[in-house]
Amino acid sequence: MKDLITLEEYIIQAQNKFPGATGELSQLLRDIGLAAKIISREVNKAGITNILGYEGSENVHGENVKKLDLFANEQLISALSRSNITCMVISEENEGIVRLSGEAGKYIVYMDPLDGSSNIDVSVSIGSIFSIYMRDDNNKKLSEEEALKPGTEQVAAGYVVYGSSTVLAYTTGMGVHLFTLDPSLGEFILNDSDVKIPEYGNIYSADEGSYNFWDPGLKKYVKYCQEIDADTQRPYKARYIGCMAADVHRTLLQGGIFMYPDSTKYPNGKLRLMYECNPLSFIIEQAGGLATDGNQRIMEIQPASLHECTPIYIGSKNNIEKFKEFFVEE
Ligand code: P6P
Repeated sequence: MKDLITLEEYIIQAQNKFPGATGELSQLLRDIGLAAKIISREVNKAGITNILGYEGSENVHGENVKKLDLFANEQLISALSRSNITCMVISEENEGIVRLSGEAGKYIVYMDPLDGSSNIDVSVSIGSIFSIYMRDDNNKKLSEEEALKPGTEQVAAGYVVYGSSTVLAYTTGMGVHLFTLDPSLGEFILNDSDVKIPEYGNIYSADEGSYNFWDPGLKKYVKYCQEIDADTQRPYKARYIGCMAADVHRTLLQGGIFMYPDSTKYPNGKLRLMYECNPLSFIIEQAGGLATDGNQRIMEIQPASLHECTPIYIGSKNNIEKFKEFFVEE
């Protein structure tokens, strides 16, 4: 028992290393952890409680919203409203900013409350992703413009994967910490307090069904991954879950590369910069990996709108560098 460290204990221990810490960011992370437990409970019994299926509306991207999307969104917004720490939330499920707690909180939270919704009805991994920024000036009137910050300004980020087990990963810029939910205790238990991504991996991850929509350079790179060469562990394995949080979590632990490129089908890519790519890039960079849009660091992109998309190539340092040899600088 003495070796077990809960998420709450770990957050407090980390906070105590910063004498000037107010405890607000710690409370924010604990609130997200609580919402994750509630979402995990619903995900694990979704088939029984008729929470599967479509709710009937569409989100800002014109995608059909599933009941569990809305449940997760409500739980996270509710959890973030518990304390006057978060002034506004930007969610995949809401077109504009969601103002919280009298707009007094000093943090801004971006989130994809349920990532990979298409997997819900077939019991394949889904996730939640969050990205946290600090306000520049608490006295200014809240605006969307204030939330348009590059990923380098994130103060914390993380994800939850609801899979064969429920895992939570977060970083505050001091390494990546991994926890697994023990349902019998109702606690996230620390797995690893400073996860590092392998420098090289033999797994590539992309929706190859879209191959004919891709740029020539990417096609050449994927053919390189499929060539036979024992010295470089090729052909690589192809793995694609259809949930970015789960694909990136596997990449964090086993190495390799995850790619969602721009294409003739998605000229700016499909994945959202602020609540999918930036938070997962923060995690992967903190673990020693790289994340690029092909031309620049994901986290250096200056956003022009809350829900904009970007191409993304993310993973092990050596895999990303090899990819860039094939990718023609646009
Ligand atoms: P496709 C889920 O909808 C998501 O936003 C990511 O989690 C995932 O990587 C991607 O889209 C899957 O997209 O086009 O393969 O269904």
